[in-house]
Amino acid sequence: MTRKIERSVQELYRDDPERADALAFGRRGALKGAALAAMGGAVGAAIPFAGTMPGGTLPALFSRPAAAQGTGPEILRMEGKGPLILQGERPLNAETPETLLDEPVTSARNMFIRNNGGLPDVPADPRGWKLTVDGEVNTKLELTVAELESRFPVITRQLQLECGGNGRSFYAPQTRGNQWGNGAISNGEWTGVRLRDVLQAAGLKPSAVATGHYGADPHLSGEPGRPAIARGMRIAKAMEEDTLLAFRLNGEAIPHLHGAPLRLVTPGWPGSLSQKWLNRIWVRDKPHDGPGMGGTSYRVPVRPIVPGSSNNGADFADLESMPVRSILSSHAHGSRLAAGTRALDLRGAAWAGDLTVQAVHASVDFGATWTEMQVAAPANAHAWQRWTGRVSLPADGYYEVWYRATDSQGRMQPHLPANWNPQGYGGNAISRAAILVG
Ligand SMILES: Nc1nc2c(c(=O)[nH]1)N[C@H]1C(S)=C(S)[C@@H](COP(=O)(O)O)O[C@H]1N2
Ligand SMILES: [Mo]
Repeated sequence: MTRKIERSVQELYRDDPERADALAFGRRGALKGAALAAMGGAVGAAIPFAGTMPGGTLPALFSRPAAAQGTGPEILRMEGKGPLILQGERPLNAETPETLLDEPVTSARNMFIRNNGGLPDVPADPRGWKLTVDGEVNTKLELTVAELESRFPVITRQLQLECGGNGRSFYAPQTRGNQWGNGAISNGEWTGVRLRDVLQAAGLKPSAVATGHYGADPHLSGEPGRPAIARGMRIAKAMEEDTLLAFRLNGEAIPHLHGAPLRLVTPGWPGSLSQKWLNRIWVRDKPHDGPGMGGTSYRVPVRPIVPGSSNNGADFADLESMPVRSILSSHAHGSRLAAGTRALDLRGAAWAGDLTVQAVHASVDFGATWTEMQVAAPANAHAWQRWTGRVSLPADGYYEVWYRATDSQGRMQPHLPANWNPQGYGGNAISRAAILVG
C-alpha cells in the first residue's frame, strides 16, 4: 500500500510537478489538511516539521538517487574490500556508502574504487618499479621506488582523494558517468616523497608549465600502449608540498587496486590527477593533452550553460580545487530509529579542496533553522575535517537531516548542484538524509 502511494507521489512529481506541488502543498506553500495526510502516508509517518517543508520539496526518502542511499541494488563483494556500492564492473567502479566513511582515516577496505581501464599485472618486484621523469627537465630521471624512498625525504600525510564527479547523481538533468552519491571520497594516510623534490632533482626548464601523468593500466580496448587515462596539471600544483608520489597507504603497501607500487596523490583536486600505477611524469611546455584532458572532460563551464544543453566544452576550464562538501557518517539515509528518540548525535566529515572548512550546520526542519556543529581542525593541510553535533527532535515521525558545510572563504554548499555541465563535475549541493523515528 505504502509502496503504491510512494510511486504515485513520485510519478505525479515527474509527470506534472506543478500539479503535484499544488496538491501536496496548496497555494500558500504549507503542507496541510488532506495533502499533509497524503504526504505523511507516503513517507509512512507523521511529519513534525511539515509546516516548514518548502513547496516543491519531494521528500528525500523518494528523491535521493538510489546510488546515493547506500542501499544500491548491487553491493561489491571482493576480497579485502568492504560492502561498497557497485557502479560498474568494466571498468570496475564502486562507491563508499557515507556510513562506511565513519573512520577518521579511511581504511584501504573502505576506499572507493575508480578505474577508467583495466587493472595492470601485479609486478614481480614492486621495489624495482620505475618512474620516468622527462620532457621539460634538465636531466631525465629514471628512479625505482626503492631509490625514490632512499633519495628524498619521506613524509606521511592524511590526504583527501575525491573523484571530480563526486555528487554527480544529484544533477538534473542527469549527466553521463558513474552516478556517484557523495561517497567517491577517501581520506587515507599516504606515505611517499614530494613530487616537487623529484622535479627539482630533474631540474625544471623555464618552459615547464604543466605535467602529464601515465600509468600501467591497459585501455579497455586492449590496444597496447593506449593509455586508459593520462591527465596533467599546472606546474604550481605539482610543486605544492602535499602532492605526493606515494608508495604506502595507512602504514602498509598500497593495495594493487589503489595503484601500487607507486601512485600520485594530488589532494584537493579531481581524483583523476592522482594517477595510479604511475610510471611516467612528462613535464610539458603547454597544458597536457592526454585522454581525460580538454573538451568536457574534468572541465566546467566558465559561464553557466543551459542545463541539458549539448556543449563541446569550448568555453570550459579544468576543474581544479574541489568545492566544499560534507558527508554524514553516523546515520544512513533511510534509517529507522526507536520510538521516543528525541536527539540525534550526528557525525561526519567535510572538506573543501585546497581550502579548509570553517563551519558545518545541520537542520532537521527542512532548512528553517540550522544548528552549528563542532568542526575539528584537519590532521594536516588537505586532510578532511571531522564534525560532530547534536540536534533535537520534538516528536516521533519523518525527518530529514540536511547537512551543509562552509569553506574558509565563506562559500556554502548550495541547495541544488550548480553550474550544470555535460559530465556532471563539481556538484556539491546540500545533502538530505531521511530518518524515521518510531
Ligand atoms: N592509472 C590510473 N590512475 C587513475 C585512474 C585510472 O583509471 N587509471 N582513475 C583516476 C580517478 S578518475 C580517480 S577518482 C582515482 C580513484 O582512486 P582510487 O581508485 O584509488 O580510489 O584514481 C585516479 N587514477
Ligand atoms: Mo575520478
